[in-house]
Amino acid sequence: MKTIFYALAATTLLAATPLRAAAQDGIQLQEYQFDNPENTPRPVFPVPTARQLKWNETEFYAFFHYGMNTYTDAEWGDGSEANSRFNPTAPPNPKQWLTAAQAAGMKGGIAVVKHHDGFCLWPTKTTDHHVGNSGTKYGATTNIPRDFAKAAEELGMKYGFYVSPWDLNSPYWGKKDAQGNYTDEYAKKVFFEQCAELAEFGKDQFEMWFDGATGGDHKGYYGGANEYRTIDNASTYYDIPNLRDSIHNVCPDIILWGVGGEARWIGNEQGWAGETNWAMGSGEYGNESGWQWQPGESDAKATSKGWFWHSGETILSADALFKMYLETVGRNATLILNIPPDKSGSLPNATVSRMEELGKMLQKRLGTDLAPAATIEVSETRTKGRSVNYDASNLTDGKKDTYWATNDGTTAATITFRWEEAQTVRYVALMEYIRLGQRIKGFTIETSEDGENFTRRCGSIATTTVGYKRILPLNGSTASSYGAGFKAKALRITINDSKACPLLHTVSIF
Ligand code: FUL
Repeated sequence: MKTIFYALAATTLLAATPLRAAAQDGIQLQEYQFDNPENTPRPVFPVPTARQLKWNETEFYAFFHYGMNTYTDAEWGDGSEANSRFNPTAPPNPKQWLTAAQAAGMKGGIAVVKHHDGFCLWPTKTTDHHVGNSGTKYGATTNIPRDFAKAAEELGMKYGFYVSPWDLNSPYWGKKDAQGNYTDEYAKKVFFEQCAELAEFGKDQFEMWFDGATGGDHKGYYGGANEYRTIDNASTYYDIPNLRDSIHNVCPDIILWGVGGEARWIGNEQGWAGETNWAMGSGEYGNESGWQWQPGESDAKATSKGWFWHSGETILSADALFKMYLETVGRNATLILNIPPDKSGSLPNATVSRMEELGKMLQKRLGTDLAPAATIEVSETRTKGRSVNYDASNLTDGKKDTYWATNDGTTAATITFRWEEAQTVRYVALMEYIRLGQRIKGFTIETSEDGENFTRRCGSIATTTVGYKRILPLNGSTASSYGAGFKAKALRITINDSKACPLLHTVSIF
């Protein structure tokens, strides 16, 4: 049954007999538009699904590229690699991976459990090409999804798996029948079954990563065929709509990423999103008029070379990683940061200590919120409902379900924070109440040392969209944002353009 939101007045609807008949046939009307005791603002469509909202809250999580390529020194295998080449020098240790990610301030992680070469890091029934058949000391008993899910649960972190739809090992991938039509053997016998097996490792997974790569110019083993293969339409070939529903029946919170995705690729692998970034549309900037909620995820490497670990791999500086954080999480995208385990099946010490350093840096720079201690003045507050208010105090109550709003028709407003003693301020974080759509299109931030004369901050940064979260360096530089800061007895946010009345649930000042 579909819920359809009407822009019609109740009286029009009551007079329109055919529409009433339609309503009886199953069209549901959004009740609060006719009887709105809480004075809830109308949504600005599109809006996120409940699972997209939950997913967004994961914000910053790790990517662990580990598998056959770790041992063959490749980024993409070709599927011909013998199982015995998977030969860890110690038992792979997903708990160590996730512990390091947690120290960096990440809330979860995604483990690659099958890359394009098709080698599975769990003993699957779908192919012989898996860890259980490696015959190596620590390889044969490896089961990454099992150990990863268990470690995540022990650490209270979110978890998910990257399972490549492209499979250079499988004889079925891209196979055609005598008439030249693609067969459905791969989708049914292999890929669907692999996803079903992975779903069994935990029903509370938050994301399943389906990479879109099909590399037509990359020769594959394909069961001994040793040839180039390609597919024409990934969504049809993998039967994605069916697969998506089937997975959601088992794991209701999983966001499918990539083919058939419910979140979008941010458009680069360098760890940045556009300063203007809508949760609709595609690429770095999204599209204000996009009709589907497609929030951005930025996948980026924390090391110097590949997604997989290679000898000579070095880890980026904490400053570089912090900049990446500001340019992704701070620009309405999530950041999935890759830290590859080495041949021992653990993260190198240099990675572990860098993650601890990053966690401390995030804590120092964005850990002490000065906003709750301020008094807040706003130019307007939405008329309260029966039991819900839209007061400015909602901005600093630490709750994501309470928010400040203006009345319908007011799309410009000011919010001023004042402290008795001057504070040193460097960053402002804004969070829209996106449950009712992304709205804000333009704002400014100013500080005042004396509480009366204000100076505009953020340099030449485009202060346009907010979305799930926007973090602004007040000195205007993501590269060297932690300077002396600004002395401020007051800080003023002016919203000057919004698709409809602006709704903010949190403002933090650091
Ligand atoms: C790409 C893949 O082809 C790379 O190997 C890597 O897994 C990256 C995250 O996604 O599309």
